[in-house]
Amino acid sequence: MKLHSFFRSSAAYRVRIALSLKGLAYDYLPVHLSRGGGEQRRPEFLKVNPQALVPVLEDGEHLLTQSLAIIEYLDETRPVPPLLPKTPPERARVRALAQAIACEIHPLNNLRVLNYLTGTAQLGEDAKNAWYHHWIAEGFQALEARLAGDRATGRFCHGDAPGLADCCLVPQVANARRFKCDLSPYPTLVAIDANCRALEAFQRALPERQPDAE
Ligand SMILES: N[C@@H](CCC(=O)N[C@@H](CS)C(=O)NCC(=O)O)C(=O)O
Repeated sequence: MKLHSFFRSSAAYRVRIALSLKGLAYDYLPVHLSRGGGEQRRPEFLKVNPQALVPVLEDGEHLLTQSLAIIEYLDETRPVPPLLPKTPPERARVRALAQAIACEIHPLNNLRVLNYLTGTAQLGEDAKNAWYHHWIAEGFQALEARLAGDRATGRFCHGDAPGLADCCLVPQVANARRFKCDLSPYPTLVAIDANCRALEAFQRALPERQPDAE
């Protein structure tokens, strides 16, 4: 397999964690998201993904985009260890947690959105950071409430084995730390993140451990 990735991309980080949890080897193909206007916008990459986004996973003849779809594909084709629980209600719970991050928080704080704010919309750095903090706070408050009061939550987002929701949580928490968000109102998220990062599988996927890390 080949993974088109950028060390700091949280969506690519999700897939790196999933690959690592499953012990799958892959070639790392770096795509620098800001150098020279962003390598993701070059014609050769647009042939790989017309959306100009990482991650992209190549598995033989299959070209896969969208981190959640990629992780579910990996889970279906290499089911051990599973990243989704067995029963439909549990699977729906884990997917909802993952999507609360990947579909609600992350798209608002993605690089191209932040660049639009400081470029076209002509906002300053302070306004951009306020935007970032606002959407993290709104999203994390809801996640904290959902996870803290639920018996299905364990050492990880769902029970005591890491899964799809944890693949999304850890990169989003890392991003929030990079933007200096106050995480003290979210003790459950912080504890799950720490439990994940204690595992070697999560450590192998860390941004600073990638070949393109700066
Ligand atoms: N929904 C997509 C999001 C992918 C995405 O937003 N990737 C970011 C990096 S985290 C990217 O490539 N950004 C390029 C840009 O903003 O120009 C997924 O889950 O794969």
